[in-house]
Amino acid sequence: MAFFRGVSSLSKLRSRIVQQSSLNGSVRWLQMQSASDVDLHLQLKELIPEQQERLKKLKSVHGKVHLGNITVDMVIGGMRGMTGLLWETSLLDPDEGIRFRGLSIPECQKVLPAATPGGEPLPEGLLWLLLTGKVPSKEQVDALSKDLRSRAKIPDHVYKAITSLPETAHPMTQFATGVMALQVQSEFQKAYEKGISKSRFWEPTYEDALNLIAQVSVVASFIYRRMYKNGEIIPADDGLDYGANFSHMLGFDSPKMHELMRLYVTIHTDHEGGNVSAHTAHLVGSALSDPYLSFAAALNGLAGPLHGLANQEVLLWIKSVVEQCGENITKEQLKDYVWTTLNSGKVVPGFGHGVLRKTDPRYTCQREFALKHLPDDPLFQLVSKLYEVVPPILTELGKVKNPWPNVDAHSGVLLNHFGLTEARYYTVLFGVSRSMGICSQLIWDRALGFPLERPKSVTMEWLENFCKKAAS
Ligand code: NMX
Ligand code: MLT
Repeated sequence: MAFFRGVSSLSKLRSRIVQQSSLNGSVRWLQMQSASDVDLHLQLKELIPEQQERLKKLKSVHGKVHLGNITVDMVIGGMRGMTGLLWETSLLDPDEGIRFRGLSIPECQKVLPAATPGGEPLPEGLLWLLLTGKVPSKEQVDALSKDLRSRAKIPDHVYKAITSLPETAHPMTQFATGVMALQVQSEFQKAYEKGISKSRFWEPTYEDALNLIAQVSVVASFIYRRMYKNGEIIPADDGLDYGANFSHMLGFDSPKMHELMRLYVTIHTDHEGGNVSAHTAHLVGSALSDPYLSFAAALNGLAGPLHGLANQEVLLWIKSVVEQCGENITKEQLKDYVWTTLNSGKVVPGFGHGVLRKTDPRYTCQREFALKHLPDDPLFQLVSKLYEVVPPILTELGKVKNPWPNVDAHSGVLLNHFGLTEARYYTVLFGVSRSMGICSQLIWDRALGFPLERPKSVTMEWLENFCKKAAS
């Protein structure tokens, strides 16, 4: 199985291959790591040469194989359906949804270590999986949690850069500013200035990546407390894992909110490479811009309403429904509200997708969380009604390729239930999580020596002439 192909012989010796029954009854083979291999850096050092060989072979043996035809529609239509990127950490199937290194979300929930038995996966476990392709042990996850905590110190100038902005500045603007301010400590930039060899690029990238992942949750919490809690900052709790600590620093300490944050951070990490934030980081990183520069660029893409900002838009839209029609809105009233939104030239936020063609499994697992922990929440019930009302209307429009809900249709009502009610802040949470996917791939980008990304562009005149010639 591709999931554990290419693992070094040393790692093989230390790992266990276990038989795991998957949800659909078939059998999967998972590589579980032995408890002793807690050094993530060392694991990567062992994995990288084999993956470099694998890529070299792919290029020399299959380099000229065609992957499909590019049509004029694709060039005009945002490159939809065009395969053009290599992205190792996850793969998106239009019907099935995301797989992180081969594992679906329900599978991750089953096999990744949790804080409590049967609880939600620890995001550090997913980070380990994204980086190595292997399911970590609890000991490895604990070691990674500890490593991240030791990297989470924020220089004062970062807070100064953020507070130089008005408190009313959008939280995503403050977040991107904070990440740019963190950049001054980039290990990659320092190493590059000293003339590090290309074969070692991945090492300072690894340091930057882990530092950045550790630091973004602290910076994000600072922004939240600054904007909504009179600047009363809550220090990190060194006894907590990444998700729980993030929730704690934001000011939410109920065990259920800790679980929600673990789930939230886990499922938003990665969504293959073509989405706006991941692709942006990959593109910027291809110029050998360090992970801070690349990730800040990604955040600016995530801040757009068709991408990550949709989670803000969904809760604001749901609240506007309640404001206008009350919590006990009927399906008929809801239909009218959806049509009013569409007729005023707006999109229904939280529905549709550039690749997915079925309900997003990230929506489904959040729905399951709600059914377990907040079945009677009125906004959750409204979200459930929307699931029935919106898809037939979008289908009726005739042009929407996917009428089903995406990840953003659900996250807001869960956060809102546990007291995190400030919708404008929601995209920052998405950004904290996305740092894990983006940074994992950036390490592999440098390890595999990916070149500068530079696709060819053409003009309308060029396309017209090309098509005329093709027709004659
Ligand atoms: N409401 C109204 N119209 C829609 C919707 C929607 N939810 N989804 C697609 N359409 C329209 C779209 O605007 C386009 O119209 P036109 O031809 O007039 O420009 C038409 O349907 C065809 O679009 P698609 O090919 O189905 O979708 P595309 O791949 O272009 O865009 C999204 C994908 C996600 C941008 C789009 O579905 C959308 O705007 N959804 C609402 C915003 C949203 O939830 N974004 C979050 C996505 C997930 N994330 O976190 O990034
Ligand atoms: C994402 O998580 O990045 C979104 O679902 C958008 C996408 O995949 O295009």
